[in-house]
Amino acid sequence: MQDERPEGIERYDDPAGGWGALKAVAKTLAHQQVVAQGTATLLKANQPEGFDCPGCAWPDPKHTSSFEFCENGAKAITWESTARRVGPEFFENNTVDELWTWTDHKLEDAGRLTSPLLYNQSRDRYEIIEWEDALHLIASELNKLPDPNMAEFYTSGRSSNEAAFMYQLFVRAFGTNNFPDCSNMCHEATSVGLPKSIGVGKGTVTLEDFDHCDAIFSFGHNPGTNHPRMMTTLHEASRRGVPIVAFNPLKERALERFAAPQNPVEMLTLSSTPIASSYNQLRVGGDIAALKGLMKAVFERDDEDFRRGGSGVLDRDFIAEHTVGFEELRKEVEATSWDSIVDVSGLSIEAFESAADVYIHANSVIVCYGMGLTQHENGTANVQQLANFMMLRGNLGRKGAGICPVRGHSNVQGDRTVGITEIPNDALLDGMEKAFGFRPSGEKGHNAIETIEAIADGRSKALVCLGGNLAVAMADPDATFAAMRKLDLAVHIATKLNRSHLLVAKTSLILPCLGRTDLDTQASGPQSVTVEDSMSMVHASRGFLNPPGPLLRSEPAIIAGIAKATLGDRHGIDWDVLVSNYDRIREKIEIVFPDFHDFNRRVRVKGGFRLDVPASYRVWKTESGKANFLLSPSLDGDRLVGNRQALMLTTIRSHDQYNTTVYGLDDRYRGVFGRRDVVFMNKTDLADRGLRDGDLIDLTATLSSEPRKASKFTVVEYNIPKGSVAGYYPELNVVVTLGHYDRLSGTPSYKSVPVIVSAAA
Ligand SMILES: Nc1nc2c(c(=O)[nH]1)N[C@H]1C(S)=C(S)[C@@H](COP(=O)(O)OP(=O)(O)OC[C@H]3O[C@@H](n4cnc5c(=O)[nH]c(N)nc54)[C@H](O)[C@@H]3O)O[C@H]1N2
Ligand SMILES: Nc1nc2c(c(=O)[nH]1)N[C@H]1C(S)=C(S)[C@@H](COP(=O)(O)OP(=O)(O)OC[C@H]3O[C@@H](n4cnc5c(=O)[nH]c(N)nc54)[C@H](O)[C@@H]3O)O[C@H]1N2
Ligand SMILES: [Mo]
Repeated sequence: MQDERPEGIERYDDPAGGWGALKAVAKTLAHQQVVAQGTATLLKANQPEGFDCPGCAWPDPKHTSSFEFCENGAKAITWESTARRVGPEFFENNTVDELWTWTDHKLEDAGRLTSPLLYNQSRDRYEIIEWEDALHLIASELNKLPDPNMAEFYTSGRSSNEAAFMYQLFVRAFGTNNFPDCSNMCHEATSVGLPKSIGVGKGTVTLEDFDHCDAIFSFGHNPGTNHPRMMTTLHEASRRGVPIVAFNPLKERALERFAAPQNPVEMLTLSSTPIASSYNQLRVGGDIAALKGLMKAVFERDDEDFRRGGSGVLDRDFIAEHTVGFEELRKEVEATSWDSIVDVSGLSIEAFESAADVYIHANSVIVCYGMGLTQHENGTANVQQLANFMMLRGNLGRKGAGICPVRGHSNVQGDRTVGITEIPNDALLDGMEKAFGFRPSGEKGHNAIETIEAIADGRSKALVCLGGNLAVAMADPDATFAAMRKLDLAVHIATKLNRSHLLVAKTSLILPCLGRTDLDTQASGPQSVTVEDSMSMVHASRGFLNPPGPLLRSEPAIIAGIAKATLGDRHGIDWDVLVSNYDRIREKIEIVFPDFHDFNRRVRVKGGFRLDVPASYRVWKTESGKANFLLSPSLDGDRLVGNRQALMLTTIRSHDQYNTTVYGLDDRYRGVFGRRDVVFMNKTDLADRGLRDGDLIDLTATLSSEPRKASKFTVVEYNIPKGSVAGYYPELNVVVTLGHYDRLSGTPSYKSVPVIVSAAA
């Protein structure tokens, strides 16, 4: 490494958390001008009478705890409760063309949206429109379509259960199942993969299980940044002496060591707690190989134990009673050579042996994982191999053991539960018929990728977005942006302005909605909504801040407005009654999804209630009635074949962003300050290409049939395995090929993007 580092690149030697986190919060509060109201707001997060933090989906100790400090939760909350506004003057002063040149950060930083807006093409400006006119315009455009399947209805995972349920009701009554969802870009591999393995597409553990586990395995997630409240759990486990084994190409600081801001001793003595007991820096995309390596090492230990007269290290009773496919799996794993495992994963045999030892010496193991596992061409296979690994020792469906997919958006799991799905099953259709007296279509609709494809080739003409920033979140902006500009109708229900809103259609509208922190008052008075966390706990959330302006409406109210204007009294649904009191919506949810029985009473109990997860008590809702060991013949697909020059790029989040929302330009724990235009690369890979730390590079996608290049990024010499490179989402989405996704789940391969790296042209 050179003495002189590139501009803005520094060493970061401190633990994650600590005083740096407190300082960062003070800075955010000041910047958003919310100091007085803001601190009070923070204190209401995740409190029994307060709102659910929109920052992440990690559960709270029963939502009954005292204030739990969380830097990135604070950023999410202050970003929403900012004093800044984008009102009519803002749009008068800025054409869409001008706004397009703004950064993603600057667009959202301008403030909260305050009135409904309609795009005026001749003036290239968004202009104020009355609510009733907006709703009728949307209705007439939707009703003009020759086929309801020509409209797409996107959901981002911020929306409450009540909003999502109303949305699916409207869309199904309108006549389509086109439900692209942020989940399609996120944990879809979990939703598709786990039901085949264990009969449910959700995690099996509760927060309490972490108090009883003897080891934690962590694959491809960065909790210090993305699920900061999870650090409390990991911190406690580590202090209890629980080994934590990490598999991640990058040494994420919070997984190495963490100073808990709620721990006075650590804060005052500037000490910290080590988190991972062993850290395995596998190659990007090397997880199937790593999981097979782990299983192979477990099988070898099993044989050894038999040779010594023992009874093996597997849970043979569990395997016999609860599973099918074990012999086939064992054969497949044993036939996989150590050479290929080591080659693809980049880890040594010793690393696998030592991790396997931790695994077999622990009675109860929990495995946590995030996007590092799901966002690959083989994302579903990754998740299923993980389930195989857990099943070897019966680490499912008992205290202290289980699988813990760490969800993304704070209610992405709930939105799915209450009906946002492009493939409705019979139970859903039956439930809808029972609750509303009509049977919706059962025809498969579009997921996110299929939506972009349909818009690109003109099969779909209208797009309604319940939150999010679909165009920027999606792969291949060159193709995606061009597609979006071909729409006849684009409607965005949003809190803040973003780039998707600037991709104007013939008719484009922005409808300003309340956020989680805002007081939501309807005819019957103030309302609570409900959300479901990563561990299937459903609880209430109530905002209390005065809304940013008198014209904002709640998401359920906006959806009801569009529905009423579009459908009239079709199917006899009384939209006004549903919105007047969200208890009425919950009563309907309960009819469609019996799991929510007694919803209105149970959600008023402190801490809420848990939805049924049969696998967590060893009931397997699979076709075989058992948990299935599933095969995955290949270790890494053939993505690099024919191009051995390519490196595997993974696109990740910085510490100062929330998905496409960029709060700031620092990535403190990785030592990056004031910039995002960097790519992390191994020393040898640099040397092989005649490059030096700080050089300008171009990255060229190898899988795209069109030329796709990310130009003029600064390369940073970094501790990352040879053959792997990393950089930030969404800046690098330009090299993520639209057609490169997991065929089983439709998840774009954001975390294994083959690229050629060369000196900038
Ligand atoms: N503050 C904040 N909180 C968030 C979000 C946010 O953007 N900001 N986003 C929310 C959402 S929607 C989501 S989905 C979650 C995302 O939370 P994470 O899943 O933590 O998200 P990522 O930053 O994409 O990175 C995942 C981790 O995977 C590692 N990784 C990359 N490639 C591989 C690989 O091939 N194998 C393995 N094993 N690891 C790999 C990366 O080094 C990184 O540590 O967080 C949610 N919470
Ligand atoms: N390369 C790459 N691409 C990725 C990923 C990756 O790791 N790498 N991750 C993927 C993942 S996991 C996800 S989940 C997607 C994220 O995709 P999205 O969920 O579509 O994106 P966000 O950036 O979370 O959306 C931000 C916008 O949501 C709106 N918003 C915020 N709060 C509310 C609210 O309460 N109500 C409403 N109606 N609107 C609100 C604001 O207008 C804001 O601009 O991106 C995916 N894209
Ligand atoms: Mo996500």
